[in-house]
Amino acid sequence: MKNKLRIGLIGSKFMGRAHSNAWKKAGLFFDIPLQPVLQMVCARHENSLHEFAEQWGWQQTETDWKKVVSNPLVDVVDIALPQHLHYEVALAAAREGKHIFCEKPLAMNSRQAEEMLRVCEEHRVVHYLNHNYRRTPAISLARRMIDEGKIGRIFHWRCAYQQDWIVDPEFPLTWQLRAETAQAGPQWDLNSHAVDLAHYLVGPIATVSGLTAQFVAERPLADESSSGNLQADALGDAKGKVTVEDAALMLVQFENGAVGSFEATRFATGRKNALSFELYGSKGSLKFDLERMNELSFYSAEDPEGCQGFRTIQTTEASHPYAAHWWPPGHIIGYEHSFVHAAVDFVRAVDSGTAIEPNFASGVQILKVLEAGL
Ligand code: SOE
Repeated sequence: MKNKLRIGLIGSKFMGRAHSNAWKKAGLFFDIPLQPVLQMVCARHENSLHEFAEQWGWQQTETDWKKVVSNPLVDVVDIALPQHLHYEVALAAAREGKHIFCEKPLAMNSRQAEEMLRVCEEHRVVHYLNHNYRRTPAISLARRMIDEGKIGRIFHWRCAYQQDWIVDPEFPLTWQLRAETAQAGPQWDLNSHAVDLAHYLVGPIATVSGLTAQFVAERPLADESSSGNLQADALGDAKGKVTVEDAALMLVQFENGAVGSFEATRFATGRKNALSFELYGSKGSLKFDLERMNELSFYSAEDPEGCQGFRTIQTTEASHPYAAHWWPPGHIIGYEHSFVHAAVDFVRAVDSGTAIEPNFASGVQILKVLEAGL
């Protein structure tokens, strides 16, 4: 029998579901040293919380997050909340000696993030920041190919994260559109992922310039109790001010001399969850598009003349990162699998007492870039 790792999940919306699924699947598909147990889930609304707990198999429910972080039955606090709540919960969890699995973006600002990091280090807990896309087989493979020297010196990074869920001006003023709960718009929500990938694949960013735009200034007030999965109802006819940007673009210079661009928006009509990047180096180039997430495009300048060109690698072979644990070669995987991979790597880090990346130190660096951009 494996030792248990008892999870206390705080949050039961979109990310609460993605994390619940990850904890359930991790030990079924991967041989991990500890067995995650869905010990306790916490959310504000009691009725929907009970339904959620029953559906996903959480053993206990709690409406007060403080009782989760202080509970001796909990080993890991999983923070699946909007970013304005991360700071207080993470500090309390670390002080109770709990390991932390935290949704992105890490915090409202880098000052909060630095303190979260300091307290986690002081209490020697494992801290993980869930930029899940790193753990898709294709992006992990991209990193492996860069490490193997297949791309050479990187000159260019070009990244766009495009969605369209708030194009309708009648979409209500949810927490993601208010500075007091979100801090910023796509700069925090989407460019946080993009900067994490740039740090992972290219390296640290040295200088930043940015441009933002707002397209809709007022929206109907939102009924937050029903919101989840990026859908929400309006409360009535009353409107409130949108206090975050709607589009955020950046030009950056990396410490290694490469240059890059970022484009993040939730106003790209027709683009649902399109995260794409291109990376150009002295020996080769890579292209990725989340809407075709099992594929990685690779151009090698070392291929024989006459048959050079971008090739599409379907990252579903046993030799590709994470892939052997799922299905036979060629059988594709999806969005939720990246969360399972994060849970697996997190469990291993807790068991071995080693750090996992990205972590709160990565979060500090990401937030500094995002702040500079704004
Ligand atoms: C909304 O824009 C969102 O849910 C992000 O918050 C997630 O991090 C991203 O993975 C999908 O889109």
